[in-house]
Amino acid sequence: HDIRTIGELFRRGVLRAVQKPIYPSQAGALNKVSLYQGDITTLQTDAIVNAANPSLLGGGGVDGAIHAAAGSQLLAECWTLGGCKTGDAKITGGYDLPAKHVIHAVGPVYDACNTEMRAKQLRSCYTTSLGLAKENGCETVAFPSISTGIYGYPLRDATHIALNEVRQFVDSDVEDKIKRVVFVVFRDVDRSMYEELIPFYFPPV
Ligand code: AR6
Repeated sequence: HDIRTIGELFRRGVLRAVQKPIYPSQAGALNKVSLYQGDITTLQTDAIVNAANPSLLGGGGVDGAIHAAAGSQLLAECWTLGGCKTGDAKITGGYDLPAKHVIHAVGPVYDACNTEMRAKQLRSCYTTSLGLAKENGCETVAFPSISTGIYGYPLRDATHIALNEVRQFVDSDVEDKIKRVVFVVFRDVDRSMYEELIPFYFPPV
């Protein structure tokens, strides 16, 4: 296994090298987010978030990669969950993954006629996932860019939503239960978009 622990990545100079952290945010409460380009299944966080579908029984994209890396026990646990509504999320073990838990969030399939509803559902994926992480004692959580692959959500809008929801959650987390949120980007276009927008939500001081 090619495992990346957050601590190790930081010791090495803040998530650098091949899979480098692109944006270490500097200040205070805002020193809680990182941008990481690479495969989310290699991260040893307390939880990684999956961009799942309502069946929770696997699929393509990051969902396929997570199930492939976690092994068949993950699918077996997912069968017991009875699916999941769009905008909601459910938590499982991580099995063969280096991460302890997988939070399966179901993003909306983009629909230009219902942008308000789709945005609400995407916001809910982030807040519900962070709530589940907190309830389950997960201090470090890694998110893929939910809905922006197969589900077709416009990348810029989805990135604003992801950053805004995480910023609000971190601000409201007065007990400081969530120590780090890692935004995991896969493609260069996603990386560029996060690099462009992160400073608006997590300004370096
Ligand atoms: N690590 C991190 N990010 C990844 C990885 C990976 N290993 N693989 C892909 N991505 P998508 P969606 C990025 O399509 O749009 C599945 O079939 C990818 O580049 O995985 O929410 C599910 O079962 C993109 O930026 O998820 C659903 O049916 C992001 O992950 C449907 O796809 C999300 O792309 C969900 O579609």
